[in-house]
Amino acid sequence: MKSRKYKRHTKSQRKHRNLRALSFGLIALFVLGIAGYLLFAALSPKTPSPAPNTIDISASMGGFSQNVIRVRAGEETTIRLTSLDNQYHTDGGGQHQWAVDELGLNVIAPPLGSNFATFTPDTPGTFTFYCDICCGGRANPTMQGTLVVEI
Ligand SMILES: [Cu+2]
Repeated sequence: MKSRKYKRHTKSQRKHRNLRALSFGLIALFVLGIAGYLLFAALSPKTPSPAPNTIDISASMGGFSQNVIRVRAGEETTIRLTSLDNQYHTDGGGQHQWAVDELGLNVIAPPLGSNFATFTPDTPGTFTFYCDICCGGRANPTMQGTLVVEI
């Protein structure tokens, strides 16, 4: 009688242990899945192109990656700005801007991140784009460039 009770106890204990192993396995699988997903997301290119006609520009304390950008009038264009600076920059906190006053464009990229604006320029012309967040702002010659809208 005593041994039977003991036996039943171990059986339930074993069941408990199996359940615990199973839930541990599920949690481990879940965590691995998330880790895998994050790794994949980190290694795959940042944000897929928001539009087919995308121009990529990066900005750092050294300036813009391109000083002249050419677009076509009447053609939908996306400007994607990426900041190469992290949030520990005292000047601007790693943010950079790409603004064109005449066209009402103002893209602000977060530290080590991207942001974009899609627009269709309708009139040809030459405009100044600039960043007014860091390094003396738009007065700094390295923090500006020319947007050429061609026919
Ligand atoms: Cu800047």
